[in-house]
Amino acid sequence: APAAKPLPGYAGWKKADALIVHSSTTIETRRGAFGTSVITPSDQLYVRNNLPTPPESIVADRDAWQLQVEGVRQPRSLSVRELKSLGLETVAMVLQCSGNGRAFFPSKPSGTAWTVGAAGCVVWSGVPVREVVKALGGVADGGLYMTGTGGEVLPAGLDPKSVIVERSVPLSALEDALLAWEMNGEPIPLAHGGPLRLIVPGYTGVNNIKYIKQLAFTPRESEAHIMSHGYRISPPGSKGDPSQPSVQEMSVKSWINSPLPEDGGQAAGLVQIHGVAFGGMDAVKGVEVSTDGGKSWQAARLVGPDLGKYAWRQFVLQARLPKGTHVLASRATDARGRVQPETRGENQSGYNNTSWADHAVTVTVA
Ligand code: MSS
Repeated sequence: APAAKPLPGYAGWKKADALIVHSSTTIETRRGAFGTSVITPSDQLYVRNNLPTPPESIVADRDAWQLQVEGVRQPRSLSVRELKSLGLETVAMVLQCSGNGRAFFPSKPSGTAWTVGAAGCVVWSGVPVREVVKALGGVADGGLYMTGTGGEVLPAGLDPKSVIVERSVPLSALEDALLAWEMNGEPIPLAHGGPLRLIVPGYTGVNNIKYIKQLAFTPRESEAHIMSHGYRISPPGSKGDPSQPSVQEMSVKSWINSPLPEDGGQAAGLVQIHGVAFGGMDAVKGVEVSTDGGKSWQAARLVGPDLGKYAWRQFVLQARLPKGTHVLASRATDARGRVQPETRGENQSGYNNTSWADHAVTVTVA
């Protein structure tokens, strides 16, 4: 096997043996490392950066970080210190890269070959965006999108629009959105967007803008390339463009984290088949597990605390596996009765893979 890549400096505090380092800007959680404690520990959480990480100096004086708010009746700049005075809310949320599951597309789309580990369940604390908007007189007329801009210093000599991380979500996402300064009980690490991050619960990773420097209510979607052409669900063989759907709301998905083929030597007899399931915008209602590749299904049990509709649930099915090879699969249903599909939705860039068949695992029992 090729030597494991080292963790990049800004993520050097993470737990190397729980992670797969794809590159200095793409780090995945190992499937066997999710555990059964619901929350993904920060030192095992995946990282995806579209630009080089800003310097540590931006988290030296966190409360002094400034956010410009535009498209409200009284636009102005607010420090994190001031934001902390305006409100407080905590949400547990699945943070998942739009490309999670890309490795299962037979077409091998370009981009990081994530399997299941570009996701985690994270607790965020911050001020509700709606409280900030209220303090600034409300959304100005014509605001239809909430547009967040990342605070990276852009590489010189390039058109800023071609590289800036700036994403728009529909105004309706404002209701549950947070401007967060804390993650899993600590100030948000730089790797995850400290000192201040936009959290849009239920929306794919890219919409959760790190080191946010501007929040604007805009009549149109951002013209940044990452919004207009990147992260679009485009038909195989075509390029992304603004007419195609953007990756936004997540949908119902689950996968098994144990047993896994890499565990090796599963003994015949009783086994606790467990994994995680989430609904995206809605709670998970139930999960079924199959031990025969999807021919038959049994209801799994949801275990552990329910941290709300944006968090994932753990599920377990106790089964007796005889000697031989077994294809284990899980299939979740959300509160609105939508069932995780068997097949992926084909698209050029390998986004939004929720296929239960793709996420099945084959284990050999001795
Ligand atoms: N933000 C910023 N500012 N920058 C960048 O780069 N990225 C994205 C988000 N945000 C970015 C941002 C992505 S793309 C993702 S996933 C996320 O983030 C991740 O997170 P973490 O914390 O894990 O790293 Mo895909 O859809």
